[in-house]
Amino acid sequence: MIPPEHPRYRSLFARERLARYAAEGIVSLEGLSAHGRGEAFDYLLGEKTTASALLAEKTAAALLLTARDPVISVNGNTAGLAAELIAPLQEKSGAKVEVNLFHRTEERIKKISRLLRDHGVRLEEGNAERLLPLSHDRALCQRGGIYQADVILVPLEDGDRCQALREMGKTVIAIDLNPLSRTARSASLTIVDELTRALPNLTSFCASLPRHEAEALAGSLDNTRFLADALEMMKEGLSHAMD
Ligand code: PTJ
Repeated sequence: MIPPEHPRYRSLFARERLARYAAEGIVSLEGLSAHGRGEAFDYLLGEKTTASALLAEKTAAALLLTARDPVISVNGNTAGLAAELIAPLQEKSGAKVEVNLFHRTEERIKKISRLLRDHGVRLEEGNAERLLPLSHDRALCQRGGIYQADVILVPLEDGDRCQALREMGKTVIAIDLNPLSRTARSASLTIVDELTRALPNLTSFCASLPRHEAEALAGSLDNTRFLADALEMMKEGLSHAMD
């Protein structure tokens, strides 16, 4: 039990939650090291949502709202950290939700699906097919979900799959604290922010963005700007670290 007054409460709480879900087979062991990498980048950002990331979140909401068939792809880390934040985003964005895993086993799919359903998420389910241009089980997805989607939100995604989705002509929104990752660089739009800060912002923008503003924002997207802003913030943070 972590005392709420501990100065690193939020970080320790997230780690405890991930460790518990790893023991239950929801989060992969690899997911624990992926989280550590994210935490290191978040430290450099000052563990807060920057103004640029907030604009990226608003732009992401615009892309979801103006999409023909938007999908949120949920993996083990996303479910482990933020299961309760998915249903509100689904409701306000109108997106489908598909469980799609990097370290895929049918057992993990079942456990994550159950956790999400328990938190009110309506899932795109059925037999996954090998529809993505990737080898092994990473090619599997739902025909009526990710395969048909035009806009896909992929929190904490692997670079290869992000690139494959882009090659299929899809608009890919990544949430990734590492602005240097292949995912961040190949996504159509990268939100460089921590998942549990980014998702509620996305939901409230989806609830409040007027249609004409969403259309204008969706048409004016410049991802290299968002990535450069994130790197600049990290450089600035480091240069003031010893002040
Ligand atoms: O559950 P699975 O089997 O689908 O596997 C999920 C992981 C995350 C293990 C898998 O997709 C993976 O290996 O991802 P990567 O390639 O390690 O990429 C994850 C990215 O997310 C890294 O760039 C991290 O810096 C970043 N990241 C980690 N935690 C967070 C984060 N970004 C935002 N918020 C976080 N909490």
